[in-house]
Amino acid sequence: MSGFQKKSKKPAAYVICLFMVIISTWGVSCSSYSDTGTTGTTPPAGAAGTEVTMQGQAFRPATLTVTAGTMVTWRNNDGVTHTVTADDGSFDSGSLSGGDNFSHTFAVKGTFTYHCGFHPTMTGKVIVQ
Ligand SMILES: [Cu+2]
Repeated sequence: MSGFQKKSKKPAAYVICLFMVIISTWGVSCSSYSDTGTTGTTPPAGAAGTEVTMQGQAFRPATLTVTAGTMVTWRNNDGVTHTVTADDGSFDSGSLSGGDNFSHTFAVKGTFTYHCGFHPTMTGKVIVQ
């Protein structure tokens, strides 16, 4: 008889324990949900694009600072052919005649130096923050 009573008490204690575990798990999952909500990889609305011109056999501006995710457009305003070639080979426009343009999106932070394949004195740098 008394064995029956002991057995019936055990499941009740388990239910209470389980209920507390569920509540505490809910609390954890709720806080982790709000954490993931704030971390996003979407670029800010202001980072629409930035332009570098090639004029007088020089990149203007020679050093450009942008935020990660920004698309940079190079425009050849010279009468001669230029290229936009990354020193590390991560991007290359190929030949750009006067009036042509080339775009590259910088997704990763870092400093990216580049040059013109035809004019070694033409060098530029994009700093991605
Ligand atoms: Cu050039």
